[in-house]
Amino acid sequence: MKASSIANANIALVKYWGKRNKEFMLPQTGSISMTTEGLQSHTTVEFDPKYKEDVLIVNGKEYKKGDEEYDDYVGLFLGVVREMTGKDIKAKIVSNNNFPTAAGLASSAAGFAALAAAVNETLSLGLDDKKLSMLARRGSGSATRSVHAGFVEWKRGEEEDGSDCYAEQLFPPEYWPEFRMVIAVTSKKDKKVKSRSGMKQSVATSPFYKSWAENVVPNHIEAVKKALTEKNFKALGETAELNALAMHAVAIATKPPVVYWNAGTMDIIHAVMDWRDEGLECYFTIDGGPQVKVMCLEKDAEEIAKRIKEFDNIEDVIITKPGSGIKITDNHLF
Ligand code: 2P0
Repeated sequence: MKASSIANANIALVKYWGKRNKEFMLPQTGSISMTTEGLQSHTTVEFDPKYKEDVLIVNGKEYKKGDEEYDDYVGLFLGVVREMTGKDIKAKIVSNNNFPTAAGLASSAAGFAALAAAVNETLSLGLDDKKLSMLARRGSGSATRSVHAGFVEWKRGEEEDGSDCYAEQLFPPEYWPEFRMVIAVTSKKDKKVKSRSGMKQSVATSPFYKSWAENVVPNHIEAVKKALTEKNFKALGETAELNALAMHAVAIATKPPVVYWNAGTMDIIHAVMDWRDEGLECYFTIDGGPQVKVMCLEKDAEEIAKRIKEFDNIEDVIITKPGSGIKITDNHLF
């Protein structure tokens, strides 16, 4: 039997950058994100003895054993599922994203949240959303957060087996429906350094890593939770912006350097600072790629989108808001 699911990408307000355990995908720090509306991954999965090998098709392209996308991501995830169920049945997975894959728009987050939900459904695993967030984590760390709608916290946990490392919703989308992120897509090309290898190198070599993980992130988690609780947009924007810059400072100081920004990224960073000085309330955040996400309120979103489009080096502008978590659908992709 096949099952299909839809999950949305999430954008971190407090970033995850580094693991303490690679096998269980346990992070060095907690993190907080907003699940987006409409940046979605639609995934269908079927386990059947008729498949002699796993089949993986993402956005129309097939990946097999020996390809990084299969070996380091989906293959490992299916290994976890097989260990859980004790069954070694091969699977076919087809997944489509409606936004640029592997360009810092959290495609692995949406993809693995959708895959975990579809696997849970088709194998009748009976996992609740907390357990599902733990299963999604084994595919990609940031997928932990995309299981839930709205504003979400991924708890670092302390246990070595990951049993206290999961995501939970802080606030549903309707708590702050005016919140917006205007995404400036400055390049649709795949990034040169995947987040997984970049963060691994940062943990090993960045001179700022320890102080970032131990001092910066815990403070930002508390500040962002407080700002969300008070719906204090200024405090939220300021903290999220500082948090993004701190993460990129850690990444840039890594050996070899992890520099995700391009000329378009820099243009928008400076523009947001200038617009703010003029009284237009907005803040930026940047993930593992060159895209800039401008946080603002609904009343300013169209104006900000219009201003971003006036720059060269901008390939697309997408406006998103707090969105839904995983959904099971009957719309199968094969
Ligand atoms: C985040 N990123 O919190 C941060 C900000 C990138 C920069 O989560 O190795 O693709 O699969 O756990 O989830 C990207 O990390 O890495 C990420 P893996 P993932 O959104």
